[in-house]
Amino acid sequence: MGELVVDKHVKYILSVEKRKDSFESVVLEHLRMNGAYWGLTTLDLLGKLDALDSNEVIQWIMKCQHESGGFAGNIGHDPHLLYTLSAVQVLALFDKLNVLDADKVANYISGLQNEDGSFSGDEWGEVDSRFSYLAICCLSILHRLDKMNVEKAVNYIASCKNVDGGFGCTPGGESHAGQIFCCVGALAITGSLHHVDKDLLGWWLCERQVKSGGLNGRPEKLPDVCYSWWVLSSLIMIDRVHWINKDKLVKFILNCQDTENGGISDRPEDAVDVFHTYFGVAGLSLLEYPGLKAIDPAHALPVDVVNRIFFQK
Ligand code: GRG
Ligand code: ZN
Repeated sequence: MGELVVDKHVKYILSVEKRKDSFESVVLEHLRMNGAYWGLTTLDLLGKLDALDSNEVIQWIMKCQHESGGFAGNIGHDPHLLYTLSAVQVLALFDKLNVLDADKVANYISGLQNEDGSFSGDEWGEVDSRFSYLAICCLSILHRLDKMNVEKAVNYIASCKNVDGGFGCTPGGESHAGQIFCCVGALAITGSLHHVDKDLLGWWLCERQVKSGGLNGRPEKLPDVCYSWWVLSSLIMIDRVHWINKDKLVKFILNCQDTENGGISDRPEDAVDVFHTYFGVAGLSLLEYPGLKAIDPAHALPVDVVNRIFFQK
């Protein structure tokens, strides 16, 4: 088994950032804000955030802000909670939260809370426990959790809990590791983890590890590097990470690297992309792989960035 090819991954991310007219960039145009978060957080975990011109990125981010206060995936697109959290996270990486009118962003977010405590992702109204996480994480980073009804938000998330200990996208929705990350993360940030049955959920989550060492997102599904984030971060937040075989998972992630051109894929031999490169590196960071910055499992930002936000106001 090889090692993490840090320099190759840095090169890969910088090249994707530059190739704005590549196939991947065109297809993902509306998601560019998320791409910026995935790529830049990976660079920071690898200790190479300074390889990029931060002023250029910050100027572009601010051009994606809508008059409502929310952020879009790219200039001229519509705002959504998905892009608003990514924008705030990237500004936090660069220690530039001060360029924001935090109350304006917070008003956009709290305006999306519904009577039952749930959140819509944007003005069109789709409801999903993912959006509860996005709202809670973002308001937490902005020190504006008091702008929403936290008690109702927590009760809604608790209503998405299933008899297997997991969480779905709405009440009654099937448990899925991605949704579990969102619900556990939101409960962790609001100090409400007592709503989780840690042993029951820990059991469901550790059963996601398959023979190859990789993790899947639901029973009977294929393993995928992104679940190294969704499953592992949840296990850490509920103190049950020792229930999986960490060495085998490290090997699975390293096997998904393109050791020639950099980047990480969803499973061995597939094509690499920025999304799975981020989840592979973030997963290795959670596994305490040497040489990587530590990442906070709830806020999905490097621990030093989170400490700067909460302890050095
Ligand atoms: C800040 C890290 C971070 C996230 C923001 C958007 C979001 C919050 C979370 C998304 C959670 C989620 C639902 C992730 C799942 C993504 C995924 C791989 C879905 C695929 O599901 P299936 O069922 O594929 O199509 P499987 O793997 O089950 O075959
Ligand atoms: Zn995936």
